[in-house]
Parts: sequence; C-alpha cells; structure tokens
Amino acid sequence: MTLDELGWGPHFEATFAPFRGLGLLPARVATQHRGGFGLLGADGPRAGVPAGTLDALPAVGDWVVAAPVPDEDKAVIEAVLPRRTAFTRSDPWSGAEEVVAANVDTVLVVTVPGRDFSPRRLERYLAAAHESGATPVVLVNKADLDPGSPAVEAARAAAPGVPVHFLSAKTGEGLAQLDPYLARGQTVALLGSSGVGKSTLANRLAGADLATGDVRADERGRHTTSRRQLVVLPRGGLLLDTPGLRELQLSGADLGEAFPEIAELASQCRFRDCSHSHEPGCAVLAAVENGVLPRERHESYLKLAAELAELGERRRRAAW
Ligand SMILES: Nc1nc2c(ncn2[C@@H]2O[C@H](COP(=O)(O)OP(=O)(O)OP(=O)(O)O)[C@@H](O)[C@H]2O)c(=O)[nH]1
Ligand SMILES: [Mg+2]
Ligand SMILES: [Zn+2]
Repeated sequence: MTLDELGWGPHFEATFAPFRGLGLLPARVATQHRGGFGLLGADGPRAGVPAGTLDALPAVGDWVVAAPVPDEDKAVIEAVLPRRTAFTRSDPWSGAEEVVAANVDTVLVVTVPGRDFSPRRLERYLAAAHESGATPVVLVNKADLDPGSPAVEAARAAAPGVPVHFLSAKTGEGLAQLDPYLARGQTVALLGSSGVGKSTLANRLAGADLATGDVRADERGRHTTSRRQLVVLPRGGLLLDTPGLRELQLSGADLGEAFPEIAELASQCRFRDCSHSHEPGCAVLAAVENGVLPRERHESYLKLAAELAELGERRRRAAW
C-alpha cells in the first residue's frame, strides 16, 4: 500500500516535513477503539497508542506522526497533522465538539425514500457537510423498494447545487454513479440515520463484511455499526462507514452554502445583519410571501440559525 493510495498528498507532505528524518512515519487512523487506534501506513497496519503529550486525540481519517515501537506492530502517536476537512458535531450532553470524520473528500449523506425521508434532516446534514470542507453528495438508497419515489425530487429541492443519486445498495442498481468519488486516494464518508443502508453500501463496495442490520441487529434492529471504520477499497478509494447519528447536533454549519437561494435573497434585505425572521424590508420574508421560497425551507433555515446562535452563546459563556 502506498501513502497516495491511503489519501496522502501535498498538504500532508508539507505538514509532515518537520518530522522527516527523525525515524517517524506518517500513518492514517483507520479505526478507533477503547485501547487505542488502528493505523494504516506504507508498511501495513499497526496499533497506535497516543502519546501523553497529545493535546487532543485523533479522529478516524486523521493523518498522524507515528513513532514505531521496535519489534512490535505498535507505534506511539506523537502528533496529529492539521486536517484538510473535518465533519464535526457537538456532543448532545457536554456540547463539546467531536470530529466524526477527518480528511474526507466527499461526504455521502445517505437517506431513504418513504416514511423515513425527511428533507429537514437532510438540510441539517448538508449544512454540517458544507461546513466540513468536504464536498457533499446525497444518496437516496433503497431504490428497489420505491423506484418512482418523490423523495428524489424532494431531496433535490432540499439540496440545491448538490448531486443527488438514486440507487440500491441491495441490488447494486445505480452504484456506478459513485465511481467519480472513488478514484484512487479519494476518501468518502457515509453519513446518515441508522438503518438507511450505509454499511450495506460499504460492504458492496468493499466486498467485505462490515456490520449491517441483517447480521447483528439489536432488539430494535438499529445502530448496528458501533464504530467508525476507514477501509481501503479493492477498486481504489477509501470508505469511512459510521454509526447512524441519532440526532445530528450541529457544531458549526455553513448555512450560506446549504441554503444558497436564501443567501442570494439576503443580499437584497434592507439590513445587512437581517435575521430574516421579522425585519422590515426583508427579501427572504418577501420571497416566502410571494411563494418563491417554500415556507418549510425558510423555517428549516431559521431553526438551524437559531441553533447555531444558541451554540455560539453557550461557547462564549463556557469560554469565560
Ligand atoms: N430493500 C433494501 N434494503 C436495504 C438496502 N440497503 C440496505 N438495506 C437494508 O436496510 C437495513 C439496514 O442496513 P444497514 O446497512 O445496516 O444500515 P446502516 O445505515 O449501516 O445502519 P447503522 O449502522 O445502524 O447506522 C438492513 O436490513 C439492510 O439489508 C437497499 O438498497 N434496499
Ligand atoms: Mg451501519
Ligand atoms: Zn432578511
């Protein structure tokens, strides 16, 4: 395995430069478990143990500086290289920011047609995906269950400017649409609610056996995947499967990118700092009144904006 096949590139080449020649190796974090980390490097897998001096633990997808332990398949993680992208959420209990996936090129937000389809949840994921720095793509999975589903059009409406693909992880139909995202050294992460088929899709692409709802369902058949895992696909590309997030708490979000039509309207609001909730001369409110902007879309925007404002307030208070 070469470093390039693991997603290495000029950014990391540059940030690793100070460590070169010191007997240290670059490695990518593939798994995270109680005892430590699973690392992948040019010379194969190793167990990684964080050095006591690390400020913060790495996340799956991170590139780290590893000091190999002689005669053991083990290495001490001495540093985490700066991330190119990071998908984060805030812990529902502590409010602390958690990196769910690092150095991802494409975030595949997976959803399903039918009763479980929620454009509002999709908007939340997309706001976080845009914020991560990775390119978001929407997958509407389980096409075999509902081939003519209106969910595809609804997903397009909730995701302006974002590619939406309709496919079936079960039958393999439509899977070729993922080829452009899975070139050699490209990292994609699967994100979405529990049960949408992330692991089924990962298994199909990896030809391997990651946990799916069929194999090891708990009593409610949910949250089958219990940890994040980065796998190198035989066809090239790297895939990061994640457990379904019960509810994605934003830790930051790029609403301008997730709601481009609102960002454009906002430039015509009377006040520069318009919140688009009550102000006179608000172009966004006018667009809702005229039926140009769907009401649900505006409400979704306001809800996410309020959540972000509250988060900012909480962080300011914590910083004091
Ligand atoms: N009909 C149909 N069923 C599917 C498809 N993809 C996945 N499933 C089924 O959906 C269930 C859940 O699939 P998983 O792959 O475990 O879902 P997941 O998103 O990984 O779920 P978590 O790991 O809990 O987050 C399983 O019973 C799969 O067989 C599909 O394209 N069509
Ligand atoms: Mg899973
Ligand atoms: Zn406004």
